[in-house]
Amino acid sequence: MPVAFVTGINGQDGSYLAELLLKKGYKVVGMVRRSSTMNYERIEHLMDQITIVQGDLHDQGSLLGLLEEHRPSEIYNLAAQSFVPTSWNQPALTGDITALGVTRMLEAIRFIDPKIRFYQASSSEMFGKVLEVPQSENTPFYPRSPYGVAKVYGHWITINYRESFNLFAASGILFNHESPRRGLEFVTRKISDAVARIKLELAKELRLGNLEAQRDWGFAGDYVEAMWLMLQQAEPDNYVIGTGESHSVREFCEIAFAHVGLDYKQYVVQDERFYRPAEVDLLISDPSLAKKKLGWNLKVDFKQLVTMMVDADMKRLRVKK
Ligand code: NAP
Ligand code: G4F
Repeated sequence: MPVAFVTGINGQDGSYLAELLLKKGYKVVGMVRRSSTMNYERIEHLMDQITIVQGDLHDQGSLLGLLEEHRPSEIYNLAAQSFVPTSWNQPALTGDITALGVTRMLEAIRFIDPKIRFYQASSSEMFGKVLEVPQSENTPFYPRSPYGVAKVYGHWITINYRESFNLFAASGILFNHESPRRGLEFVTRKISDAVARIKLELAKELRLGNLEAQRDWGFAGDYVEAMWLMLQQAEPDNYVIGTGESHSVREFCEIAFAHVGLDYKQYVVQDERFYRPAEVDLLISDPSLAKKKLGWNLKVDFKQLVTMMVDADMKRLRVKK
């Protein structure tokens, strides 16, 4: 039975990836950091099938010890401080986890077993103030937040260890991907949750920042398949994963509210507090390499994603109500 080691297993992507790896017959070892409360909501349904271990990307010793003990053949490094606004308030912490944490994991691989295949969760935030439209593996980076800067470091250290030490280290440059398991502070989930609250008369308005920002939004369940495919290739590489379509926050609101028979213009209030010191205005992917080399394809389109998220929040909040 192959062993896969997943950091950030209790995050959005970790939960979908764990489901996929279990279906494919892996033993899944998931790393979580120590917390005074359990934070396993997204993986509750998998707890009897996966092995949960404690470790932290801040702590080199914990990574060395866990790899020595569990001897994985594949590592998916999904853990990060992943919320962009927090990266301006906690820039050094973001760099320590999201950038240097990657080096710590690569060092652990180098010392314990250089044959381990490594996936790094890189991000379209690296393209930031985009220098080319659409963005591919060859588009230069121009990050616009401490988070984006940290992800550029993580991407390049992955390539550097591939070239310096011959590690099988792949970097997936994933565009925004969402789901009913998305954290509530990210804009898509903030919208789907608010739509359900307003419809169920639990809230009266939704306060948002920049409605004109455009993102290439896909479904997280589709994207974890691409992560796995990257580690099954003969050679490691970098791959852009996205839908090739871009939509504004405003469009997301329009579809989400309309799905429950409401007009977003009556409920959405623009609020300065949610604007960013530097914005990423437009992201749109060119995923042709992944389609050609990995044979990767989407199953869920934009409208299906929005309505899936609203339906899930309606269901959850109806029960709560
Ligand atoms: P997420 O839901 O925020 O999950 C992040 C995970 O990292 C959580 O499990 C978190 O644990 C863990 N973590 C944070 N700091 C840690 C530390 N010091 N040591 C160990 N674990 C730590 O993020 P996601 O949406 O699943 O994204 C997964 C990865 O893909 C992230 O690296 C993200 O930056 C990257 N990415 C995401 C997207 C996207 O659109 N979702 C796009 C491109 C790239 P706690 O629960 O304890 O906080
Ligand atoms: O949902 P967001 O917070 O996601 P963002 O900043 O694009 O980052 C996400 O995707 C990245 C991939 O490109 C990941 F690497 C990263 O980890 C994360 O998963 O914001 C999306 C857009 C922004 O332009 C923001 O200004 O929505 C705009 N927005 C408008 N009002 C808002 C709000 N964002 C948030 N979070 N909250 C608002 O009220």
